[in-house]
Amino acid sequence: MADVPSMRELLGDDPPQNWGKWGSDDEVGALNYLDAAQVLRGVGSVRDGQVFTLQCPMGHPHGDPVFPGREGIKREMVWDQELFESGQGPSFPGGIRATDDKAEIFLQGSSQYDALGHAWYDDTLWNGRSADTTNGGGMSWASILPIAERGVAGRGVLIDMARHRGKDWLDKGETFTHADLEDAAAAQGVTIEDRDVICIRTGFLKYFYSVSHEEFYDGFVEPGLTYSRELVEWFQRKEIPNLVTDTIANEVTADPGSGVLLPLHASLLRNLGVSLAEIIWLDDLAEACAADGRWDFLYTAAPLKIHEATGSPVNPVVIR
Ligand code: UVW
Repeated sequence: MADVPSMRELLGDDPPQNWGKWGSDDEVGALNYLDAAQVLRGVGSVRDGQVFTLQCPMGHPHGDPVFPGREGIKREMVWDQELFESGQGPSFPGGIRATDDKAEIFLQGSSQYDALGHAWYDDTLWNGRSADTTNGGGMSWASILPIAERGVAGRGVLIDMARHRGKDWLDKGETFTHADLEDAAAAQGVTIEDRDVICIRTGFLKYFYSVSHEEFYDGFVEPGLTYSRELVEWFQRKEIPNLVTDTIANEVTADPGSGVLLPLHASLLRNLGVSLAEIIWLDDLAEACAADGRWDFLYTAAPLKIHEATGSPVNPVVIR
């Protein structure tokens, strides 16, 4: 730890930043790029009417992929037939019966969107607001609610890094850059256009469901994009609204050069306002794209409207 620089030391005193670009009260950041023209551009990439839902199931028998320290959903039945048979269930006029259940969940313990205020450094969140806004039992600034109210719709493009590298899944800690994304896109025959929702498949969720938890979490380090100033400038220049991946944290867990944890959360989410969608199941979509060689589609997503929450489960829908 002693040798690891601070986030400010890694990113510099003058990092690429979009604060103020959409006004000082803005809480949805780069999603502002997804105006009506972008939605229609996404609609324009629909050809066959195929629909894909991208959420990983919550409460999967194998367990749920979560960042260390979090837990998957804990769900329990409140009403079931046994309860009614025992006479302890509610009695409704006419005798109708129903199931009911409740759950304890980490809102970031499954396929999810991060609120823009979810991660920060130097005591300051997206758009320059104080990290004190996270105190008092909820996020009074840049919670998931404004993103949920807005929704996400635009042209999505899938970059299959695992397929590009000839692997079922990338290795632990394996990295790639924006230049690698462009190379993979060229090999797939697609262009990453300005304002695209970038979806990246690493195969790492498939790896999660294929091996034991001991193996998956041993020396936990996910594969993913690595921080560089050039990469952040590329996201800013291309006006990328949303990064979507099949990993738990959307970037290589620790920056290989410095050891700093999650510097893209700092530079993309906090500084540029790029929305992050994590733990997103891209394998079925990738199969369909590989089968007919079309890697773009209409991407849509709506996190849940949870007041003052740091993130929300989501089931993105893709139409191609
Ligand atoms: C952390 O907050 C550690 O990760 P994520 O953004 O993946 O939820």
